[in-house]
Amino acid sequence: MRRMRQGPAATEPMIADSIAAISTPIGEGGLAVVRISGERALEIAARCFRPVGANSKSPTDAPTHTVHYGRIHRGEKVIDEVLLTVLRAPRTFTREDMVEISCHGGVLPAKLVLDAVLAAGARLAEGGEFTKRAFLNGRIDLAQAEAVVDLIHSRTELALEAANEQLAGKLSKRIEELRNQMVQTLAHIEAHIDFPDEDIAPDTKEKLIQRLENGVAFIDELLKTAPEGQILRRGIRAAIVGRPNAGKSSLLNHLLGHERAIVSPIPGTTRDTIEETANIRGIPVVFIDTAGLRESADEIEAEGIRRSRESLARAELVLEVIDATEETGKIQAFADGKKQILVLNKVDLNPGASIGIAGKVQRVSCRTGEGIESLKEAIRDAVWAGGVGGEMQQVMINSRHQEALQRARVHTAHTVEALRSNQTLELAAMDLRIATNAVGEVVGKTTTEDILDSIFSQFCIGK
Ligand SMILES: Nc1nc2c(ncn2[C@@H]2O[C@H](COP(=O)(O)OP(=O)(O)OP(=O)(O)O)[C@@H](O)[C@H]2O)c(=O)[nH]1
Ligand SMILES: [Mg+2]
Repeated sequence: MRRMRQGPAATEPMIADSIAAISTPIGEGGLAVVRISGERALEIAARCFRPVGANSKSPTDAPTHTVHYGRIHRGEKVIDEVLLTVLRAPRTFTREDMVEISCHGGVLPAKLVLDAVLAAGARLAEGGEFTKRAFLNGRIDLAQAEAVVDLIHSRTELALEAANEQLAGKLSKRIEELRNQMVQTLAHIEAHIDFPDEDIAPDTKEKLIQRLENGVAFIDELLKTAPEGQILRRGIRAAIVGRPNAGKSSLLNHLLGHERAIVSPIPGTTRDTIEETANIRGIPVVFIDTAGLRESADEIEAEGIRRSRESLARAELVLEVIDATEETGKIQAFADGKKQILVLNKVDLNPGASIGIAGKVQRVSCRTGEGIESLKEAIRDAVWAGGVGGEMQQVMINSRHQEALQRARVHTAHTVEALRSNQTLELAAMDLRIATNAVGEVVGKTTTEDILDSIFSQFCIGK
C-alpha cells in the first residue's frame, strides 16, 4: 500500500523498496540501533531474526510496538544477540512498517547486523532517507523535516527549543494559514476572470486588497525572524583581537570555561588562531583567539598575524582586548563596519584605568573573573537584536524560508498594485499565483527535486 502525498514531490519514484541503516553514531557504545523501513521491513527482519524464549515472536507475527528478544543470523551463523522492536504502519516515524534492532555497540557488531539485514533484502538508506520518507508520506512537512536537521545540529538549548517548536509545526501552521488566505483571494480573483462582464465590486476589491496587505505585513513579521534564526542555527563568529599580551587567550579560556589556549607573560605566545564554540546565553558563539597584532620580524609570528587579520575579516563580532596597565588610548578600531565590543582587561592591576573614549567599555579581569558575566550579556545584546518577541519567537525561519518569503512578498505587493491601478485581473492573478507557490515552498507544498535533494543531503545516514 502506498500512501503518497499530492503535489510535485509525489512524482518521486520511491517507497517500493525497503531501506536500512545504522542509526546510531559510528564508534564504540553500549548499544547500536539498526533501523529498517518499508513495505517489506517485517519480512526482511523475519529472515535474519530468530526469536528466543516463549515471549518472543517473529516480526511478521508480532503486534505493533512490541519488543522481542532473539538472535540475528546470517545463514546459520549467529551474528549478535539483540532486542528487536516491531513498529507497524502508520504510527511510525516514516509511516511505513519499521523495525529497530538494538544490537551490541561497537563498529563491527552493528555493521554485521546491518550486513545481515541487507543480505535479507533491504537496500542501504541514503542520508536523510528515513526523514525524507516521513515527508513524502505526509507525516511531516518540509519545514518540519528541516527542523529535524536543526535538532540534530543544535548546539545550545535555545537552538534546540526553536528546532522543537518548528518540528511541532509552529511555523508550518502559520504558513498554512497565510497560504490559505492567499488561495482564497486567488480563487476570488480568478472567478472574476471567468466572468469578464462582472467587474469586482469596489468594496469587495478593497477587502481583497486589505487581505493581501495583511498578508504582506505577516510575511514581514516572519522575515524579521530570519537573522536570529540564522544565529541560532549557525552561531556567530567572534574574533578576539588586540595587542600582544593584552590577555586575549586568558579571555578565551574564561569564556569557554576551560584552559584551551596557552597563556604566558611572553608577548607573542599565541601564533596560530584557535577556534572553539561556547554557549553564550543560549547563542552558539565561535570564539577565535588570535595572535597579538604588532609588527613582527619573526616569520611564524608574522604568519600568525596574517591569520589574525583574516579571522578578523570573517568575524561578525570583534572583541578588542585592551590591557588596562598600558597607556590609555590604544584602541585600534579593527572592526571596520562590524559589531565591536571593547574589553578593558586586567582591571585588577589598574582599577582606575579608563581608555579615554566615549562609548561603552567592558571592564574585566581574567585573573579574578570580574566583569566576565556582564561581558557575556554584552555579547548577547550585540548580536541578538531582541526584535523577535512573543509569538514569533517560536518560528525563527531559515535562509531557504527567507528567500521564498521574500519572493512571495514581492509578488503579493505586485498583486496589490495591479488591483489598485485597475490593471487586468489576469495580471493580478498571475502574480498572486507565484506568491502563493513561493509560500507553499516553505512547507513543501510546491517544491522541486533539487530543493528536496539539497535539504535531505544535510542529514546523516540513518536519520
Ligand atoms: N593580573 C592580570 N593578569 C592577566 C589578566 N589577563 C591576563 N593576564 C596575564 O597576562 C599575560 C598575557 O596573557 P595572555 O592571555 O597570554 O595574553 P594574549 O593577549 O593572549 O597574548 P599573546 O598571545 O602573546 O598575544 C599572562 O601572564 C596572563 O596571566 C588579568 O585580568 N589580570
Ligand atoms: Mg594569546
